[in-house]
Amino acid sequence: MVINKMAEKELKALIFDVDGTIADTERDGHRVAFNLAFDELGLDWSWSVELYGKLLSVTGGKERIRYYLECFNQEFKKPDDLDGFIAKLHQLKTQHYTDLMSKGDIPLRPGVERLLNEAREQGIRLAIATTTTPKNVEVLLTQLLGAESLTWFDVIAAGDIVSSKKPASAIYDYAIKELGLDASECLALEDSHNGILSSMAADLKTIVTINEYTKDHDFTGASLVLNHLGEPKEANTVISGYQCTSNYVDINCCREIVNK
Ligand code: XBP
Ligand code: MG
Repeated sequence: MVINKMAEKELKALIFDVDGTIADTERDGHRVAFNLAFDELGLDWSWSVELYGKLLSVTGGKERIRYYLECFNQEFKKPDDLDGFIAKLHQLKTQHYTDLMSKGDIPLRPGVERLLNEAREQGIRLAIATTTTPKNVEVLLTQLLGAESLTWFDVIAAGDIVSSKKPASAIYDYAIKELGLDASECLALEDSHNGILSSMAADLKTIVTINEYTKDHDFTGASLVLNHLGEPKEANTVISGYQCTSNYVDINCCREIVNK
């Protein structure tokens, strides 16, 4: 008798989003940095917590500023060199953001450090696929996990390294290609609708950990949606999707998801 057993897929890499997934950086990090940059250039713009939630529908800081001008501040008299103006504003914002992050006031989300360590112990490779500026990732990882943590990631795919930001698949496609793996051997960790559109378009199974800004997003197609990754002593809450054996996300859970 021939037993037709499906071949096990081997989990070889975890690909992490950064903003909202590794740390809750949007409201008290990026938003505040944008406002400081506006002040510095003498602009009377102010992005409230609520408005910023709407602006988050567009990923990328420069793209977000442009979206704000198009949809929320049409009265603003645009300079002739709008691209240059936005680039300068965004450079200032990045400086403020990295200064803020250097203070270390925004912590890692539950379970992130543990899962990174477990992956490294078990020979699972690590990568990052994010829309944010590379310098922001460098400062965040250095501040929260130590400078050495930058070497834990075989690929840090960030910002303008690809021409189309999330929800396009480009940043995940790039990370997978640089890892030299097949999408079926990788698992993505995300926090937002645009994030899963991007990861799923790259054929990645995806775990979502929601946050205040993303809790009402549409996560159709995600393998698992949770409040956070959880810890052995801080169980997570499953919102939808696959129920792992453990009540926190560990490497076994990641393996189960890649194989389901
Ligand atoms: C993150 C972003 C980024 C940050 C700002 O999205 O959209 O634009 O908000 O970073 P994701 P920059 O988590 O889906 O990658 O200002 O450096 O672009
Ligand atoms: Mg995100």
